[in-house]
Amino acid sequence: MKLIIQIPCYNEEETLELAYNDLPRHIDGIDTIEYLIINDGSQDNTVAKARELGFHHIVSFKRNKGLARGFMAGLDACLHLGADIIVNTDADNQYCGADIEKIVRPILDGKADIVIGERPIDQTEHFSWKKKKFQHLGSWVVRVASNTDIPDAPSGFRAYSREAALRINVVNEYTYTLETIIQAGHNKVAMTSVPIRTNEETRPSRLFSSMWRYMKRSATVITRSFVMYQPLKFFSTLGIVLMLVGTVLGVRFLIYMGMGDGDGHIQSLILTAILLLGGFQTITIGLLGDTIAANRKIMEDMQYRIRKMECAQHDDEAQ
Ligand SMILES: Nc1nc2c(ncn2[C@@H]2O[C@H](COP(=O)(O)OP(=O)(O)O)[C@@H](O)[C@H]2O)c(=O)[nH]1
Ligand SMILES: [Mg+2]
Repeated sequence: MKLIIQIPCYNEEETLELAYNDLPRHIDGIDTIEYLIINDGSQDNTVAKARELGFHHIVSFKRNKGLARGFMAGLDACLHLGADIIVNTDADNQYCGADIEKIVRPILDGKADIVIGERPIDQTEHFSWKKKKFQHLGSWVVRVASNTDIPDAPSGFRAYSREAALRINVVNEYTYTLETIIQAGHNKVAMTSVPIRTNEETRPSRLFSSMWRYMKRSATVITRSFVMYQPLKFFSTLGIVLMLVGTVLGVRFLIYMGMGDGDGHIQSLILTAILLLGGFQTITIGLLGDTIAANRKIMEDMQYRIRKMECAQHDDEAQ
């Protein structure tokens, strides 16, 4: 059983050592633990620092591509390196390394394919009141959109089984955390959550620089992921609401017309027509989206099989 711990890094030479020293060297049930960083075009000495510390693998981008792409490149590398379990943690030592054992345990026990570490958000002193509330609100929206019960959706402290990693897809360029949960919920992946501890803050968050920006980006990611996986549900709900309002207005107009007062209500007749047509078109978009989503499923299945074949090839070469 091989575990690879991956750490996305963007200019992390100062805190990487702390994070590295906190990582577990041995976990019961795991034969080999290797460490990997994804250097996302850092301008400082992150790579030299990682080499000096003894990281086994370094995935490097020449320029900054953002956390979501970095995360995916890391997963891909870990799969090719033969990882059975992949853990993601942060370079700023936010998460308690000793708790990696806790998040890999449900995978080792065959109980889950994705395990998400739940941070003690309300007890975290360096989180502002607003940040705490937004993290809870974001998690709630993700729970509804993914139909899961994950309490801490933006947490970056996670473990993936090989099977789950082979199936993951991230389309947005901002963060992988929310999209992967919506996708896993939709694909009925066995996903669970365990409480974990966090460490003292070493530097301010870079991903949460402004509340407004964070909200806007997260809302876009959640809506986009939801529409991508549930287009029919999304558009037909919207379309039916429009058509219902249109029908009510239409019936109201007919009643007035029956009473001989139709002329005075031409505006509501126009609105009825717009709402009925708009609603019908929205439902049609949902049907189209549903066809595309069905295609996507087939493509995802093909991607899964290709990734699996590639990994098998790497395993053969390694032997
Ligand atoms: N690949 C990549 N990683 C990043 C980028 N920005 C931040 N990270 C990494 O993402 C992790 C979390 O970042 P951090 O600023 O601590 O955000 P927090 O999760 O809100 O505390 C750290 O390991 C960072 O090095 C980026 O642009 N690209
Ligand atoms: Mg952090």
